[in-house]
Order: sequence, then structure tokens, then C-alpha cells
Amino acid sequence: MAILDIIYYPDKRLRTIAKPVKKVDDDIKKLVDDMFETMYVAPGIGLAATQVNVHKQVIVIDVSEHKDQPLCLINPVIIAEEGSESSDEGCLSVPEIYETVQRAAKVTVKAMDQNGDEFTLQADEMLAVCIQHEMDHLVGKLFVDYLSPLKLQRLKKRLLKNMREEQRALG
Ligand code: GNR
Ligand code: NI
Repeated sequence: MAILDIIYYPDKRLRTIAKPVKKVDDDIKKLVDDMFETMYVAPGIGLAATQVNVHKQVIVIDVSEHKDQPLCLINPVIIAEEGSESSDEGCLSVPEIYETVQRAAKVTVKAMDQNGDEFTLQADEMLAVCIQHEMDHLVGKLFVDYLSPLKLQRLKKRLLKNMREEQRALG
């Protein structure tokens, strides 16, 4: 296994549209393993292939408390959604920034797992948020895209400040 490099906003590569996976072969299985390792090390509750600069429709998620419920979604499609809910979101590609985002409260998603088997999953709460957040990555969308222009401007200033502080800390 290997830990993959995560790319950071405003990197244009995060805007790439991911392509469907044609066949869940050994290369895809290795990608999934590496993405799980990268997500657990980060640590994060989800990771989209887009974030490691692989533009295929592959997502890994684990929202469990003990990090023992890995979930892989390949070529995911939302087939039903219900309600709406606001929650605070963060993103490994936008470090240390948390903002409130409104999304569907419940989603039903159809996807393939890491063995290429199709499954349907009903999700609510954190899992529903995470699935929608990760599926956005696959179409080049980030949670910051939902913010008002004023909030986005403030966020950019904060990011610049964080970057400068990090540079200073590195000497
Ligand atoms: O680790 C993550 N936490 C998180 C918190 C609230 C809403 C969404 C997320 S996903 C994020 C990992 C990530 O960036 N996935 O793309
Ligand atoms: Ni993210």
C-alpha cells in the first residue's frame, strides 16, 4: 500500500471531471487500497480519487467512530434524495477550513464496491453528507463553491494567512 499525495485548493486539477470505471481490475483495487490508507492517515472520513489526482469515479468513506467500516463507491449514482439539512463541512483539499453547507438529508446511492459488485445504500446524517461531498469532487466541485461571494473572499484570506504562517513555521 502507499500513501498518495493530496492536491489542495485552488489547484485547477480539482476541477477535473472523473471518468466512469470500465472494469474493477487490479489497478483499481490497488487505487482503492491506497486511497483507504491515505484517508485513514490524513485523517479524513472520505476521499475522492480526484483529490489524489486520479480522475476516475472512485470514492472511499469511513464515517464510523472506530474507523472499522470502510465503504468504497465506484461509479456512484444518486437514485433518490429526500429533505435538506445543513452541517459543517471540511475538506482535506481545503485544510483547516470549516463552513456550513446545505445538502439533501437522505440519499439513496447505487454503486459498485471494490470487487465490482453492485449495491444500493440508503444514507442519512454524516454518511449522507459525506457521499454528496465526495460525489461533488468527482464532478470537480468543492464545498467552498456553495459559499456566498463574501464568505468565499474571507475564506481565501484565511487560506493565504494559513499558508504564510506555515511557511514561517518552516523557516
Ligand atoms: O474528512 C472529511 N471530513 C468531512 C467533514 C464534514 C463533511 C465532509 C467531510 S469529507 C472530509 C474528507 C474530504 O475532503 N473528502 O473529500
Ligand atoms: Ni473533500
